[in-house]
Amino acid sequence: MGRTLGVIAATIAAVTFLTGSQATAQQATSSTLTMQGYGWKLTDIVGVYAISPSETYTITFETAAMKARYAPYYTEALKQIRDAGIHIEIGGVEPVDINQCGPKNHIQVTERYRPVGTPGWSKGVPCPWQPQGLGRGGLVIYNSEYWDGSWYISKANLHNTIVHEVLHAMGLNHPNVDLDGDGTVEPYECVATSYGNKPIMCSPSGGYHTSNMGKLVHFDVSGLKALLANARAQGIS
Ligand SMILES: [Ca+2]
Ligand SMILES: [Zn+2]
Repeated sequence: MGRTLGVIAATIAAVTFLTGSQATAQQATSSTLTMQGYGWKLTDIVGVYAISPSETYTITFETAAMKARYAPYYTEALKQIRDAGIHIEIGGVEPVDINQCGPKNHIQVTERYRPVGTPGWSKGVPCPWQPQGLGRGGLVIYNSEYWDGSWYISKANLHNTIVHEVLHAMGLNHPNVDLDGDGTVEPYECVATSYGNKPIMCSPSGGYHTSNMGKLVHFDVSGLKALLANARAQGIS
């Protein structure tokens, strides 16, 4: 879930900590870089389209209670992310300022009531406009409504959403496309596997609804590999 990154970008771009420029990101974009493919899309719209093949990304939490709540949902996804070639680990507790990028390569997790104003929606964003589009972590704000009984969310959608937002912070965007050719990219309009499984990054929700809930679908893994490829294409090893 989560609002489109374009809207989030507009929100984030208003804060002063952003020193990277859109111009820089555009200059870095060349024919050697790929921003989207079959069932995946990168967050080039906010200037993040690569991820370090060597540095470690750390998921941190604003409180110990949040770590206890969310970390278990990452287990299977983290195995897949590591298998794709990205170094990522679960970290500890640290202060989170939702208007600032956190420490380098931290994906900071916190929780608010309706963080984008829309009932049921959560938010995940990379720290935007990075040199060479190289992700340096980001922010995840889960909607506290999932836990207080005010918003029903199925077990599968909850699990998938928790992982989906982290992948946003790593540089994956919604891969929705106008499959039916009606001129509008619609909610849930995403490619699917032969079993009908859409990317976990599909908006407003995707992923498996079986015991594989919370796992990336192969489309999402391809997106992560594209982030790595875009780093290497720019000489980042
Ligand atoms: Ca359509
Ligand atoms: Zn989303």
